[in-house]
This record gives sequence, structure tokens and C-alpha cells, in this order.
Amino acid sequence: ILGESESIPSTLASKEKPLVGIIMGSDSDLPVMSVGADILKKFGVPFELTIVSAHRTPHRMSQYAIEAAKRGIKCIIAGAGGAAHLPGMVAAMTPLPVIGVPVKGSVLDGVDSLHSIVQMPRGIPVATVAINNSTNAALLAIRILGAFDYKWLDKMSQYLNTMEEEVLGKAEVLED
Ligand code: RP5
Repeated sequence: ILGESESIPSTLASKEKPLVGIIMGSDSDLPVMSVGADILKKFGVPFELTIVSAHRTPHRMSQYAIEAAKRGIKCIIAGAGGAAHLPGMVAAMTPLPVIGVPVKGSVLDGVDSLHSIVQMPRGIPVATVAINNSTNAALLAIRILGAFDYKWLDKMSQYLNTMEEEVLGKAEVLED
């Protein structure tokens, strides 16, 4: 079911068996979601990226959600805009952790997406990041992987150290 979409550059997906699945409701979400994909690439996390729409391709969505764990996916990042039901629907059909990225549409500034994703009724959790913040979705996915493989925790610690050094460097410049 994961044939390459014509609208998605194949370079965005890794050759290794993916651990993280990035899905999005439309190719119009790609500019937002590819930022998170780049983070996974930088960390060396094998991932896949494809379009799965809850309302336009409901059968593909259920197949994706049902088969993800069996295929070795450990965490799903789902981005969607508007009445953003994709992350919640996928979470309802898989025991895997699902991280939702509210994508800002042309109206309502993305608050519609945010509320749709963050307001999941009890029983089906979706970890929700800030509007358009696929960076944090990717970082959270890496932390989840790190709970089972210290390799990712080490990389995350290095990332945090580098970030701290960068900010301290800027602070020093201001103090001079
Ligand atoms: C959602 O509708 C998608 O996630 C996208 O954010 C939004 C608009 O989709 P397009 O009309 O641009 O395809 O399903």
C-alpha cells in the first residue's frame, strides 16, 4: 500500500526498514511535514512518508493503521489540517503511539486543526504538538524510540547539548 506518491519526492523516505511513519492528509501538508522528516534524516532515523487521508482515502487509512505495527513501525506522526481527524482515526486503529501535527490551513489560523487533534475524547490519546511544528513531532518520536534504544537517547542528548551551547554562545555575544 505504500507505493510512492508522484507528488512526494522519494528522497524523503529512507532505504532502511522504517521505524517512524509520517503520514499527512494531503500533499499540501508536505511543506510543513517535510521539516520533521528532515529532522529524522539528520538523526539517522529510518522513516517513511506518504499521503493518507482519513476522508478521501479511508480504506488506505485503515489499512495503514492496522498494518503499521506489523511492518515494524514504532511511532506514527500524522499531520492534517481543517477538521483534522487523521491522527485520531489512526490512533483508534493501532496500539502504536501517534503524534498529531495540526497543519495551519487558509482559514482559522490552524486553531481548527489544533482543537480537532488535541481534543481527543478519553481512551484514544494523540500526542499533539504546536501548529505546524513537525520539528517537535519528530523530536518526540526520537525520544519515544530512545526509551527502547539508547542510541537515540545519546543522539538526543547530543542535540540538547548543541542547542544549549548555541544559545549560550549567543548570550555571550550580547554580554560583550
Ligand atoms: C486535510 O485538508 C489535509 O490535511 C490538508 O491540510 C487540508 C487541505 O487539503 P487540500 O485541499 O489542500 O488537499 O485533509
